[in-house]
Amino acid sequence: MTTSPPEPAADLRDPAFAASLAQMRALRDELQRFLLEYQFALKEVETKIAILRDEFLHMHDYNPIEHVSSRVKTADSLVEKVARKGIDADFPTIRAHILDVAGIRVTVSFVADAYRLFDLLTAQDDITVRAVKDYIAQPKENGYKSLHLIVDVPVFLSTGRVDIPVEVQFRTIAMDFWASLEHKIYYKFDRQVPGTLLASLKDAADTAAELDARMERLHREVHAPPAPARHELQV
Ligand code: 0O2
Repeated sequence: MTTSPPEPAADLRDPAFAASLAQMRALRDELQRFLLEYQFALKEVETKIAILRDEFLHMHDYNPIEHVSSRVKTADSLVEKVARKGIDADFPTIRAHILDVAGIRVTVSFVADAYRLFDLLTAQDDITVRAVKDYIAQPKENGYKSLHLIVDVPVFLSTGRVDIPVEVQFRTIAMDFWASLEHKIYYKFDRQVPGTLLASLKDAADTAAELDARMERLHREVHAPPAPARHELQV
């Protein structure tokens, strides 16, 4: 029996091979730099959210934020989205068309907190609002709720200023609970979720919304200024 000879190892002295290797390294460095800029923009937004949280605690003895998570898309997920959108795979096109390369999710206690934080963040004069999708006021057909916002954030590099888009999502704990389960189901069924399950999910979204409304009412009752005592009432 004859075995085929092993593939010859690449000749590092071959100028054509060395050139293609250098090209690959340059591309890798460019991608790393591109993603790093989103990492910096995320830090800026995270700091803004943390300042708002700390100030709220200081001024009102109340923290509206339950938790914050953030991520920069992985190279794999970015490539998948470029393919899905059918856009050119160059960095300027990706920056112009894929606006959630950097994403931050702010989970809040109550719906009113989502809007209050939204107002405070968007009022800051170094933030430029690009787009708003209010899925709380107008939930998606499947029941998904969240307040989405794309902002441009300035990042100051050694080479100058760049404005980087960041997606910010505000949602309550109940909305977050629902969305994370729905996300898992969606991928488990490879995006083809059976109709009965879709109906149950929509029902669960309505229940989550009711819970949000009840909890917020309770919170207001507990924190409402006490009614004046009988002897304090003016006649
Ligand atoms: P990941 O992994 O969270 O990043 P786009 O595709 O972003 O150009 P689109 O889809 O109109 O435009 O954006 P939209 O509606 O603002 O949604 C963006 C993100 O919101 C999604 O990001 C999800 O995080 C979340 N989202 C939107 N719709 C749903 C939904 O029905 N269910 C759940 N669970 N999450 C949703 P990615 O990129 O899909 O995923």
